Amino acid sequence: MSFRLTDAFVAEENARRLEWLTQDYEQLGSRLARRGLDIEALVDRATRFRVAVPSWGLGTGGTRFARFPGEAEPRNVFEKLEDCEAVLKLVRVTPGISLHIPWDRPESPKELRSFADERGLFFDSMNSNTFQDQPGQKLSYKFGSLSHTDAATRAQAIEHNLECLELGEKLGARSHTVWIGDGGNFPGQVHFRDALDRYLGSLRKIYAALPRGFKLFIEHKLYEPAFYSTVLNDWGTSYHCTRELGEKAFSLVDLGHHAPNVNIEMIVARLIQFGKLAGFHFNDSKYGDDDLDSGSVKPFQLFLVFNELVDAELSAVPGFDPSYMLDQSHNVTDPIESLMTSAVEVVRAYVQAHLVDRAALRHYQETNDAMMALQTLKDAFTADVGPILAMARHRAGGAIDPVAMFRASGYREKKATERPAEARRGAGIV
Ligand code: LRH
Ligand code: MN
Repeated sequence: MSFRLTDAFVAEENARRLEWLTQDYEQLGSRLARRGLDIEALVDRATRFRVAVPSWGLGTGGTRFARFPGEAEPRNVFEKLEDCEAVLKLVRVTPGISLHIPWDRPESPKELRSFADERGLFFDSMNSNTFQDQPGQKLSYKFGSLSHTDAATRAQAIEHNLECLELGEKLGARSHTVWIGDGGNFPGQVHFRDALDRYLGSLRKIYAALPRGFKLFIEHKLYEPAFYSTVLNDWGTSYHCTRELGEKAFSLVDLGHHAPNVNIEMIVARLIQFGKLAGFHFNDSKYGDDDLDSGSVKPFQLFLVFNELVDAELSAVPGFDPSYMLDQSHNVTDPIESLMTSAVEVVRAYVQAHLVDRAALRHYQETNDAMMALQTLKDAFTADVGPILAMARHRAGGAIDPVAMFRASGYREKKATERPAEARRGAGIV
């Protein structure tokens, strides 16, 4: 029998914290009421929030220098789903799982779908992979995939994406995410205009094969693995491509895929205004695509991104329906703890953004009162909404304190007895 967290254990652990949570919750409720805010409505928003977990985030990540495997790592997609169930059990907002193919290719999609279903999980956006060569693969992606100069290599990459679409449909997914590493390391290596034409030509074939009800997400990235030019390098190029493809194509924003200090919240506002925001790969970074835990380095930026999203949500922007996913690499923490705390930080930014006095903000914007406009945002960002988040988790059957409860459960130790360590050293994110 594989170990699973139980409702009884969660209730027992919560019982020891409920009294202080209730006190903090009531105090916060009266403070917010003074600002005309209903704390129960905010708990409701926190409870209905959803952010998907990346299957590749359940194992210990690494860099090109090294990977230091953690204890009881999941060895296959089923064990990844076991760990996703533990995350969901404690934070309650992560039923969606984003798979990566071929890393998570199941022998039986039916078996995998029912395994997930039994654990309250479903499959969110599928991710194709033409940034690595697979054993036995005929043509290499060393010099690109969907934008490769060789038509046969492009066809091979397109074929892989069509296979992912078919699998995604069987698993009940509703979108397909394409990120490619295509680009060059030297000036002159890649013809910028031709490469983009080839990429768009390949995407058209993938777009044409989208199953009913599917959306296509394309993910731009400034650099890495190419270090001079990247074919889909920024949001403008992505927007152009999604416009060219059609109404089912959208631009996905990975927070780590921009140059340092880029105003990402403004890019988000643009894509919302243009009706082309797919959603997000949430993470954080200090320098490059560091894939650090969401809200761990620049929590104010995460808040400002959600300020744009909540402004759009409240002004009912037509077609506004972003997908939220985490995309992180957990090199030095327990992946389950990082995924739980990151999901909590994303919900925190969302709830804080709902504290913004939008009428006042509009007034200060219209009257060019820059100081009060900033203060209006800061009042929301500096509010401690912790009791709202904990109460929402508690009422949904989750943990008042997820990390403390996870550690008290001995989940990792128990999994270590079920998952004998495999000497899987090496480098890279998986
Ligand atoms: C590329 C990326 C992409 C995934 C990969 C795991 O940097 O963000 O979203 O396919 O990480
Ligand atoms: Mn990503």
